[in-house]
Amino acid sequence: MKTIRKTLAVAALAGTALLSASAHAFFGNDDDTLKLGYLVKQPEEPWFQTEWSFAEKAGEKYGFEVIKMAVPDGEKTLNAIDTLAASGAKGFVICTPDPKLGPAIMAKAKSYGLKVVTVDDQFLNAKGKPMTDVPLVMMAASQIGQRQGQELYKEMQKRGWNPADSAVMAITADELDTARRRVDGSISALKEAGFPADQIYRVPTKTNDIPGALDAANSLLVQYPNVKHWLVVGMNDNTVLGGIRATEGQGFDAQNVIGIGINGVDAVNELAKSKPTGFYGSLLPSPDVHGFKSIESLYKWVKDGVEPNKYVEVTDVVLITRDNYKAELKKKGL
Ligand code: FCA
Repeated sequence: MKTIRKTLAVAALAGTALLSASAHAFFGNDDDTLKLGYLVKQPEEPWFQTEWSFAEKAGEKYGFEVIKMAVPDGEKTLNAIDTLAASGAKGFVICTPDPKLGPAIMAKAKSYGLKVVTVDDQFLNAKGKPMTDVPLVMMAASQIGQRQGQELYKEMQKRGWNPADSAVMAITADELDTARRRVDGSISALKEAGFPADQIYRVPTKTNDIPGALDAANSLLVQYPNVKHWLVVGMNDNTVLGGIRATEGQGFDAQNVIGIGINGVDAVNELAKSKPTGFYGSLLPSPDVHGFKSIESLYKWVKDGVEPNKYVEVTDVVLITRDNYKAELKKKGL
C-alpha cells in the first residue's frame, strides 16, 4: 500500500513545476536509503507492472528504494527526471515512450549526475541510430518473433487449414525496433515453414494498444473478404488482441482464427475466458528477469562503480495457452 501511494504521489508531482520542495518533504531526504527510479511508458500493461514488482524485489534484497513512475510521453519523462533528481535519487531504469527521446533523456540525466539503464526499448540518436553506449536489457526480439511464426504454423497445420484460403494479418509498429524485429522474425519463420508469401499482409498500427490494433486490423480485413482463416501476428499481446477483436467484429468464428501474442502476462484474462477465442496463446518471456536485472545492474553501478554490460539479451520464452498458463506463470513466481 505504501508503494502504491508513493507511485500515485510521484505521478501527480511529475506534472508540476515547483517540485523540489514538496518532493524533498515527501521522500524524507534525511534518510540515507538509496533511491533509484523505474520509469515505464505504459504502466497499464501487466508486463510493466511485473517489471516494477521484480525491481522492488531487487530493492528489498539490496536495501534500496524503487521510485516507480509512469512516463507516457516526452514531457512527463523529462519532468519525471526533475522529480527524481529533487528526491535525491541516483539513477533510473527506463522504458522510454519514444526511442527518439534518447538524447534529451541522457542530457537531462547527465545534468543531474543520474545514471541510466534502458529496458525493453533502445534509445535512438539524432541520426536514428541505436545509442549502443547506454546499457540495455531486452528480449531476444527476432528469435521470439520467429517462435511466434513457427507456433502459428504448427497450430494451423493441426487444424488442417487449407493455405489457399488462409492469410496472415501482421500488425506492424516498425518505428519501434524491437517490434519490427519481432514481426519480421515471425513473417520469415512463416515463409520458411511454407506459408505463401503473397498471402502475408502487413498493416501498421497508429498506437501500441488494443484500440489502435483493432482499427488497423479492421482496415485490413475489409480488403480481403474472401479469406476464410486468419493467422494474427503482432509485436505483443495487445496488438494481437486488437487483431482478434477485429475478426470477432467481422463475424469470424474462433476456430478460424489463430493469434499468438508476446508478453504472456498481458494475456492472462484472455486465456482465462470461459470459452476459447481466436487468441490461441502467448509467448511468455521474462519480465521478472528484466525488472530485477536492470535495476540490480544500476544499483551495482551506483553503489560499487561496476559498469553494467551494454547489452543484455534475455532469450528464455515459453508458449502459454489455455491449458498450461497457470502452471507456467506459477513456475516463474508470477
Ligand atoms: C515493448 C512493448 C512491450 C513489451 C516490451 C518488452 O516495450 O511495447 O509491450 O513487449 O517491449
